[in-house]
Amino acid sequence: MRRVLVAGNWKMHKVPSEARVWLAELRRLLPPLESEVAVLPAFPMLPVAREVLSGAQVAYGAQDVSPHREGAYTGEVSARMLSDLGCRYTIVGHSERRRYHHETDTLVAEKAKRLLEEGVTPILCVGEPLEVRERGEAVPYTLAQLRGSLEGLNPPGPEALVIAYEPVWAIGTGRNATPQDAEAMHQAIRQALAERYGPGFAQRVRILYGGSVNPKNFADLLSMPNVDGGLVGGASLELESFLALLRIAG
Ligand code: G2H
Repeated sequence: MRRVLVAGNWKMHKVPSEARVWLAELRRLLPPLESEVAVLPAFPMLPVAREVLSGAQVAYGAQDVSPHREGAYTGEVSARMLSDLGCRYTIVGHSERRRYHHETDTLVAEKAKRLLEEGVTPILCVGEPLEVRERGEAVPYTLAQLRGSLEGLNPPGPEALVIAYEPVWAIGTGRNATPQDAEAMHQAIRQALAERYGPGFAQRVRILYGGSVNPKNFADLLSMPNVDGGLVGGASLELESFLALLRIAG
């Protein structure tokens, strides 16, 4: 009942001319899929994505958004701009933004609100650092982050929100959570969503796993009942490995 989503987070990789070739190839080689595919490049690639992916079964979106609607905010990109460019999804609260740009749960919630106002689905990231996991506090830490990042957020329906669990120690390190670790956290997240939005809503929200997802570990992760897809960094940059992930998702 939850459609698998495979979303490629390109982070600060590729340039628009490379993206144009890459996306055209993706479009050409895309197998028939029941799963949903999304590509999340940096802002300057979004007009290219709109052009190249027009009419294709590939969604696209951004990696961040301003918490402000409009105004004198030099360097910011608004949710309305993203919506106008045809973005279906946008990441908020990625651990790299929380860490390098000191983003708080409150700020993440504001960003997610702006996206919902414009009909763009937030992919809201949560996850614990290594020392927290080693202290045995991964679940309470991640749920506190989730609750804080959902403060005041009222999605119109379960399709309007995606959660990504990304344990910080598994990001770009080649070290991924075991499928059982991921499943335990995804279950806890779904339970917290049920308490916040009701069980019917929680059952239909997609919870992605992110952190060194690759073609070798993806099938096992996806076999877990509460893992509804992947937010993929490194393995989404090469067409071959991204297509391998899509074939695994089916
Ligand atoms: C986690 C993930 C994508 P990677 O940040 O969001 O990146 O797959 O490279 O660990």
